[in-house]
This record gives sequence, C-alpha cells and structure tokens, in this order.
Amino acid sequence: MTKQFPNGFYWGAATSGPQAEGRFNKKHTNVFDYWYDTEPEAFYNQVGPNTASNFYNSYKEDIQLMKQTGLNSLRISIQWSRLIDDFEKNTVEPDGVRYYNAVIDEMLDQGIEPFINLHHFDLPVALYDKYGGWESRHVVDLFVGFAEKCFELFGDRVKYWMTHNEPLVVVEGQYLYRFHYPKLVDGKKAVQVAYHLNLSSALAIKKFKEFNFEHSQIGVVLNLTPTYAASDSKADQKAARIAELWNNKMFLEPAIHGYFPEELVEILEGDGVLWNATEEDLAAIAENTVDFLGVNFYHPNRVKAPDIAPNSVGAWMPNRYYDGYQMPGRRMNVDRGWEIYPQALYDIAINIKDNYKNIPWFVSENGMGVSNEEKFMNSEGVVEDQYRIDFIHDHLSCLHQGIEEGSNCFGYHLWTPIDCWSWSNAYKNRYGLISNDIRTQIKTIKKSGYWFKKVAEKNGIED
Ligand code: BGP
Repeated sequence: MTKQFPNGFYWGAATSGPQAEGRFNKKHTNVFDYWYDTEPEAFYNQVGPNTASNFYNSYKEDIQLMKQTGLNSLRISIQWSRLIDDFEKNTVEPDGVRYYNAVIDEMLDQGIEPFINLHHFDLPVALYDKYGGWESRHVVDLFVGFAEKCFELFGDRVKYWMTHNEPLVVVEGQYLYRFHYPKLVDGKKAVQVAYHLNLSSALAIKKFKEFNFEHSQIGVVLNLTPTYAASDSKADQKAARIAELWNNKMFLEPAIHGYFPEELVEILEGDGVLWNATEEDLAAIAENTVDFLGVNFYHPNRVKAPDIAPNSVGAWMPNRYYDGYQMPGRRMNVDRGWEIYPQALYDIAINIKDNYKNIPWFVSENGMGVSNEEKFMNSEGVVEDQYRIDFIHDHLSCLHQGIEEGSNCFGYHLWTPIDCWSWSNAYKNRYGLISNDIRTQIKTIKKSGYWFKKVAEKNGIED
C-alpha cells in the first residue's frame, strides 16, 4: 500500500553556503573560514571549507543533478560574509549579489523552489573580533540590516525565508561544549547569545513584515531533539523536563508563542546566568513570531538524573541538570554515533500539533551520515546506500502517521543533496543523495537518489 503525502508536498534537500559553495571570490572570512586558517588540524583530514563541494562554480550542473533525484525544493543559505561589503553601512559586494541572483534564478528555471536561510553558523569573524559576535546587541542590529538587504535583493522571487539554522548549536558549540570556534566555556555568555539569537530572529521577522510581500513567509530552523527520560522516576522525569526546556523550548516557545518558558527563566536566574533583556526587545519577540517552522531531526535525546549534584562546583553548564542515557538495544548509526529512532518524527509532529498551534512546519533536515561510502560503490561507481533508503523510508513512515493525525507538515528535506563539507567533521560522514569525489569534484547519483526520485514522483512511499 502507498502512504500518500499531501498534495503539493515539498520533496527536497538542504545545504548551506559555507558547506557547499567554497570560498571563491568571497571578500570576508566567517568564523569557520578563520578557524580553519588558524587551526587546520582541528578539521578531519585537515580538509577545510575552501573548495567545499564547489557549488559556487558548478551550481548549474549541480542543480541539474539534484533535479534528477526528484527534488522540487532546496534550502541553501546566503553567506553574510559573501554578500555584504561593509557590515556597518550594509553595502553589498557586486559578485555576491550576482552569484545569489544566478543561483536563485537557476533553481526557479529548473522548477526547484528556493528555501533561503540567512545564518548557518557563519558569522563574519570581523564581528566576533570587534564585538564578541552574538554576545553583542549591536550585532543583532547588523544582522537585521543584512536580512533587510536580502529581502530587498531577492524577496521578489523567494517564497520561504528562514532566519537561523539551529541557533542552539551556536550557543553550545561556541560557548559551552567547545566544538565551534572560539571554543569558550562561559555559561553567562552562552545564555546571552541564546537570547540575542532569539531576538535577532524576531527583529528580522519584523523587518520582513515591513516589505508586505504577498507571496512569501518567514520562519526559523530549529534542531528539535525530543527528550525521553530513562525511567518514570521523579528524578529522571525532572532531568528530562529541564533538558527539554534548554534544548527545545528555549527557541521553540519564543519563535511560536513569543515568550520564554517561565521555568527556564527561573532556573537561569537562580543560577546567576540569566540574559540581560529590555522591555522593548521582549515586546519585539512577543510581536514577531514565525509563520512556519523548520525542524532538523537526527537522533533522540535520552536523559537521566545527573550523577553529579547540579550544585556541585565547576563551570555553569545546562547539562548539570541531566546526564545522557544510552538505551540498551537501541538502533544505531555507528559511523556518526547517533541513535536511529524514527518514531521521534511522529512525536515531533504531534507535539507541534498539540502544543504549538498546529503551525505549518516541514522537516528541514534529516539524514544519515556514513563514512567510507566508497566501499558500497558498485562497478558503475554508484554508491548502493540501501541503509540510507531504509533510514529515510522509516522516518517518512512515522512522519506520515503524524500527518494522518492532523499535523500540518508541508515538506521533507533530506540533509543533503550532494555530499558536502561539514564543520570540523569535514568530509568524514557522507549524507548526500549524490556522492562527490572531493579530489575531482565528480558527482554521481547514489542508489538513494534514484529511489528518492520515485518517492517524489509518487508523492508517497510503499509500506
Ligand atoms: C546539522 C547542521 C548541518 C549538518 C548536519 C550534519 O546540525 O545544520 O549543517 O552539518 O547537522 O551534521 P554532521 O556533519 O556534524 O554529521
């Protein structure tokens, strides 16, 4: 039996500027470019973002290939560090304008709906050096200026805008768990950055509304990782509640309801790390919520009560309130070290339906990163990635159930169309429907790419 998806469902994939384009003709350096320039050994096999998947040069051919995998939509991001010349005056780089116009037009010519994101971990490093990046209220205003420029230049053709991708990852990577430059451990700054990212999203939405576009909408992409407690015990349940507050609700509640969860504010205040906020900015957050939501989902978050008492000494970390829990017998992607739990997509769908106004949403990233995929290559050079087909199928099946029960999901975007560069993991884990030989930049559709095309054409999956 075919599980049919709603009419007009978006079958697509997602990538980002820094991970696909390469640094060709880019005037400015973002934080990842800078980190690679100064510490290449922090990146897998010392591969940096300089060439990435060469999308800057080969976007036409790449989009044609994507078309052959059935995509009717694609998320890319506009790099602040490519488009803007002077960050204070907000003047533009002519080549940046030419390039993004050309890519958007090419997508539209080939029948692929552009989903455009404005920030994907790629703050210009100059704004970190000068102001401390997202720690600074001034950088929030500069981001809104950049967003305005994007709406002005490309808003006539773009229907779906997104302000940030996974803002929580910026908070945790840069300020808590040290996996993004500048690798600080500073709870107070982390919390301020979380607040400013929320605020910058709201203020960019406010700016967007001033344009009165009739054909377009704006949202945000959040990594919603549902929390599952290890047991029904009071302590585990409390740990799960706090993990949920930090990991999901800190961005989800302001984005959709316009305010921060009270219990989270109390905890942060009690711990002396609460953000500085003004009445005016809180009002802007209240008034400028999203039109739709993008949800990135990779793995569930299982937690138990912490082994070390939360009030023990040490730097402030949100995970003083919860420890990770590895469920015995779980299904694993052993290359990435992530649990595979498709059921969570159903839980997300129902959570949005029941608790978040049944707002329109789409799966903005989901996927399976596998290393050494050459070993699955057949004599024709096609990667036979049956594991990826199974992974996507199982997630779509659970998503379908959520839609059947009334959740308002309008699309599914896989991470990613073409194997692309990924932060410090570089090319270690491959996610694409299309493989990329990074020495030659020769790109070849995988078995999953042919399969995905059939799914898109049928607008459904077989049981
Ligand atoms: C998400 C990011 C993507 C992408 C993906 C895969 O968090 O939005 O940019 O990198 O994860 O993660 P990784 O490459 O670390 O396996």
